[in-house]
Amino acid sequence: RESMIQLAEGLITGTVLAQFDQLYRKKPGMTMSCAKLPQNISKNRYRDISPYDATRVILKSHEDYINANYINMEIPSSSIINQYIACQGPLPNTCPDFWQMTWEQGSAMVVMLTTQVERGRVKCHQYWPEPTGSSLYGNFQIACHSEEGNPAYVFREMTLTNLEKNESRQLTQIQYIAWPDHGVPDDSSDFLDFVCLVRKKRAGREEPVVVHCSAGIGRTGVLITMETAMCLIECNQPVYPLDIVRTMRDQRAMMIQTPSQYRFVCEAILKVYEEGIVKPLKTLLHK
Ligand code: PTR
Ligand code: PTR
Repeated sequence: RESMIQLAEGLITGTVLAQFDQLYRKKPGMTMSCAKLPQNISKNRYRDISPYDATRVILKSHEDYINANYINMEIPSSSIINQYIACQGPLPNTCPDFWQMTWEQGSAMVVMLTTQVERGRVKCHQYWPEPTGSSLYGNFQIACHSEEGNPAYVFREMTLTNLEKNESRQLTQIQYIAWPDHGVPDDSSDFLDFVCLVRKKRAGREEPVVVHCSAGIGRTGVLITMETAMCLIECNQPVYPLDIVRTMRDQRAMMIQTPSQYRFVCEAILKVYEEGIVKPLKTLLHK
């Protein structure tokens, strides 16, 4: 509660945004050299967005590079560590890598926060088949069984088959569609519903949730911040959004791209707290 009062005051006085502006975008001392190797250049969607070497997801193959980082968010005084993989929107030539990563990391959920095209520019390649078809991406066959949703988001149920191992797994992709890059969601209630859905779907699973937008920093950072804040509120822990951003940026550079995205998420956190959208869970209080 103390931290929420601080946050509300900081939003009014402007200190919240000033502190965000002063925070480092990249953690000092972290290298990003793998992204710049000649054989990897074509695997990056944006020249200026690279993963740290230390936290990058390493593919289990000779060519082991993908523009993705592990992001682990620990919730103090609980045994919860929410694990994510933050990555860029796949390019045509990186779709097989994307599915290989998802398979190897055991992820059962992909959260997509961009549309394929925004204002006439391609933001993400469609890395799945139309329902109810199936497509091949390297050694992986993806079948899309269903697609349903509302104006804010779409659910797709897929089966991922590793053709080398002849094994299949189920996977859910949830795509938020009302959120342009460099911007904020059109509606915070839709966005909060969406984050609650991600939380429900994740419940009880340890594998990382794959989260991507176009660059994998701005919108991806907002989503992870929001889920982390909800989890902190449930565990009756203080919420310091700047600490969340710092923890994310220690694992992937530039997470949360603009001050307006930061303001949006701070306001959404207050809303969640004040309206009791997420409540402290009694069972966790004394752990
Ligand atoms: N990337 C530039 C910057 O951060 O200053 C500006 C920029 C803004 C670039 C928007 C692209 C933008 O959007 P789009 O790629 O959709 O035109
Ligand atoms: N160079 C691009 C730019 O600044 O426009 C990189 C970039 C693109 C950065 C999109 C962030 C972007 O948003 P998001 O991470 O939400 O896809």
